[in-house]
Amino acid sequence: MRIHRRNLLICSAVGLALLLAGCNDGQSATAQAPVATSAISVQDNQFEPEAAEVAAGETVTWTWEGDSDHNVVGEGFQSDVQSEGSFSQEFDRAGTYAYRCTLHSGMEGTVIVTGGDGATEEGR
Ligand SMILES: [Cu+2]
Repeated sequence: MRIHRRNLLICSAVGLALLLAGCNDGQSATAQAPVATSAISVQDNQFEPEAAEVAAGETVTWTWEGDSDHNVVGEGFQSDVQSEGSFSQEFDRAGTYAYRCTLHSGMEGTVIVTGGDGATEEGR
């Protein structure tokens, strides 16, 4: 009897969790959806959009629009510390590239490169 009752409790808990997860799913979809653009604005202490999506082979350009010094540092690419001007980086391979400004903690962004033609590197 005790076991039976415990199982019932677990089933209720799982059902509740699924219900909550389902609700969260619908709301978080709009929060940080990637924007299809190769132009990223470097503002004072944030990148806009925070997540940019481009096709493989495209060049992403960051343009400094704030007043403070910032940089763009990712794996395999790095800009100077600058307060104006721009920085460009070509992304040939599909993948998700996280980058950040090393001067300001929490100033982070992501470039999502989707597989276009020639995105696979099998032939090399
Ligand atoms: Cu910064």
